[in-house]
Amino acid sequence: MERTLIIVKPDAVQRGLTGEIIQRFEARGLRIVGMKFMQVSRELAEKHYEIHQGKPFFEGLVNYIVSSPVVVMALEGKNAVAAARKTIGATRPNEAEAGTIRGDLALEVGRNLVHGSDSVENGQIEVGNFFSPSELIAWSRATDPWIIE
Ligand code: DAT
Ligand code: MG
Repeated sequence: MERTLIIVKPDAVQRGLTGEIIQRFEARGLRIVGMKFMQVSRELAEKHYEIHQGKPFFEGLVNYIVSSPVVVMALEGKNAVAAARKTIGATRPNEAEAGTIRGDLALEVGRNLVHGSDSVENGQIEVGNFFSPSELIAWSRATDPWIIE
């Protein structure tokens, strides 16, 4: 089953939006298979944002993600990666559609509240970077047949 890594970023936690953001993914039907409150280390942040190394915003991006605690979630579901990205909205909140997390709750790219993996492959890799196997729980919900045909 497809998995995606969601990070409720420091601004979202500080603003008290953690519950609202989790709620949107839960309501979408994605199944939580891992979740924790944590402080991201600089080492993990640099690994997570490796692809952006060398870009002008890289240092600011790393400083932002390590600036305060985050909530990380591993979500599972059919097309989980694409579904979560749609729920999150465009990278720049001023371009994000109303109804998305960023479109409803954010204004700036450097304070865009939430991360979601951008491909199926990266979903697997990022979940592995943030969670040990024992922190991921395979389970089924009583509501699964009402969400997944
Ligand atoms: P996304 O988070 O939508 O996957 P991304 O992977 O392209 O976006 O970039 C990662 C983060 O880096 C993004 O959430 C915010 C920041 N970022 C991206 N492009 C930026 C830019 N041009 N200026 C400042 N920050 C930027
Ligand atoms: Mg990305």
